[in-house]
Amino acid sequence: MSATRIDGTALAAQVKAEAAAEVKELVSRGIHPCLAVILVGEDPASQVYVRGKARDCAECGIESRVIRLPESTTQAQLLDRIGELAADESVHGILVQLPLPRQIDEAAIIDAIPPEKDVDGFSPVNVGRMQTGQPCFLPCTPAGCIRMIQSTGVSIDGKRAVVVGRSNIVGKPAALLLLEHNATVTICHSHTQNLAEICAGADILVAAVGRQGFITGEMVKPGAVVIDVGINRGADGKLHGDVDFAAASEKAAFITPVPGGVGPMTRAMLMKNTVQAAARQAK
Ligand code: BQF
Repeated sequence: MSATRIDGTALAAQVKAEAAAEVKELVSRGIHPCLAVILVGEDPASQVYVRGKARDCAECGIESRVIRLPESTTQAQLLDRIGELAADESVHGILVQLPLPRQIDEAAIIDAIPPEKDVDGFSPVNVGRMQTGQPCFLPCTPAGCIRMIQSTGVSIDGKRAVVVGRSNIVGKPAALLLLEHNATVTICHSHTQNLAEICAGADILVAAVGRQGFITGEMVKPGAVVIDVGINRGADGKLHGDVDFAAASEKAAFITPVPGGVGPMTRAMLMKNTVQAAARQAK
């Protein structure tokens, strides 16, 4: 059996088209959605990600402002800059590209973004709201994962979902969203015993480990939906997921590729959050 590939690029185009239509409606009411992206330093991957986000904004009719700050920026300087954007009514979303240089405390920075402009959904208020099922900005990667699973037509309700990885940005919120959709959720991590066995029982397997090929074919249940969040630069210079795609494809019913899977969807969900931020602030 060979799994159906979930095309993240095509699905992202659909989501961005939805966002673009919503932007048009807002613009007709005199609201011009605007996302501010702060990039501190010159990390090559971060620069690529920020350029991609600005391109998505342009595609959706969202204004973007990229604020580039030097690697040597202090925490106080960054907090000042966030304060200005927080007070600027023409800016609806504020995103600080991670990771930040060593001298800056990420938690303190995320804390400084007003929850209503926190389109990454990382601030404590949004995390708390998500945890209790209240309206909030959903973190883009987990929200993208859910949308990709839904695109298969496979219902999440009542299924066994296994999330491998427990980061605050992906693993934990992905597990919470799956739970919200009535899955029975297991979170695995570096200390998990019998990891392969647990994964092999998953109807829905979300891999967010950060290690190329970590999920082997034997760890995939026949007929499973496999969502690969990993983005690893391989020895071949190319991007690879956490899943051994060829082997897993032999077992799964649906599987996301890397590249062209979760990554593009993550970016598309950011556009949705930005539109939502603009709409809410207009009220
Ligand atoms: C693709 C990210 C780790 C740390 C900070 C498309 C992206 C990636 C891959 C992308 C990511 C990862 C982003 C692909 C944004 C996802 O085709 O496979 C898009 O732009 N991402 C980020 O902003 O910060 C990160 C991963």
